[in-house]
Amino acid sequence: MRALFDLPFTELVFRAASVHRQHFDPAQVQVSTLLSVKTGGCPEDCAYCPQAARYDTGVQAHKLMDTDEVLAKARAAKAAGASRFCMGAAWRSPKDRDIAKVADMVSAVKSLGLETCATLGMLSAAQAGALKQAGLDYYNHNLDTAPEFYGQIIHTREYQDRLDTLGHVRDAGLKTCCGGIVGMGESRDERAGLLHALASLPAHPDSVPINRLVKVAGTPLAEQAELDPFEFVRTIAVARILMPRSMVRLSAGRATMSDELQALCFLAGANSIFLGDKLLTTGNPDVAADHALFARLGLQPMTIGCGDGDSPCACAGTAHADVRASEAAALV
Ligand code: SAM
Ligand code: DTB
Ligand code: SF4
Repeated sequence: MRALFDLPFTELVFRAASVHRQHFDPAQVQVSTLLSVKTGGCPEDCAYCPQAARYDTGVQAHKLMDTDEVLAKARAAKAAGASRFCMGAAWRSPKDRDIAKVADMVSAVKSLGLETCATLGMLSAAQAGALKQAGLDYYNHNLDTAPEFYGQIIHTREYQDRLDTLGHVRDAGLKTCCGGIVGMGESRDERAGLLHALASLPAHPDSVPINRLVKVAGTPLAEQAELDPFEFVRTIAVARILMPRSMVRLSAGRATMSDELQALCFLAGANSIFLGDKLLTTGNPDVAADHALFARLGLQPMTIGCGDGDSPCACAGTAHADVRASEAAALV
């Protein structure tokens, strides 16, 4: 694992690009949009997070949104080209009455023909089951960093708590979205440790978000030194090689990346992004800029499913050619 990270950069990217092509059409990128349905006021102490109540970050707390408001945002996301809508809440863990409300949102968003994802903190087995019943497709719950670095970032939740929630999510039949953040001051060994932990889960996550730390004033990591961009690309490449069939998401941090750096990430095997001017509380590239980037790079948004139960479509260009072409046309 560490040996992969240590390869000459071009050799590592070449290997990752080769693995990518064995399992996916490299011109296809899955597109999701995020919405913070409950913002701020979180009791946890995650050192990177603008939504932790204990840090003065200027994030305005907002109670759980109404389903109608969420639906309007989901419609707009679909019109902009997203195939999945991810609802995030700044909770340590939701209460059962919260789950009932989120279940209502999930069903409504699903009825628009979008895939659904939620990230709500720790879940019990029963809560995961209720979300599955409501039509939830994916649950995002990150390991965030290597077990050996975790104690420097979060003190209010154990690594094992995260593994337990991921177990409940898998057992409920939900697809898992699980990744982490790089650029928090961890070493290369610790970046390798995060990827090793992800690839050692009982099943590889269906989706692996690789976030580059968004430095937010007021958080303990506000002044963190910038990670070498090539090191970020290496992380994407090693993730692609270790989890060849997973969707690797170029997640937070794109707002401060050049188009060239993002292109390198796609070359290294990233095949999904968040589209929309905002992530949860921080900025993301303008939708128009992302449409232009897709057009310049000849990338196409991935469609939902290919009829064989595989979702998102991993048919490597053998199905939906017409749909993809028309969607690509709509993007430019
Ligand atoms: N509160 C829930 C939880 O933590 O499980 C769900 C929402 S939380 C904001 C989702 C993920 O966003 C975190 O696990 C973290 O990986 C990512 N995240 C939060 N703040 C970030 C930042 N400043 N930079 C990069 N990623 C961040
Ligand atoms: C993930 O791994 N990254 C997304 C999503 N899962 C929920 C969130 C990024 C949040 C960045 C900070 C913010 O906008 O608040
Ligand atoms: Fe709360 Fe999630 Fe932010 Fe941690 S990452 S402080 S749990 S909202």
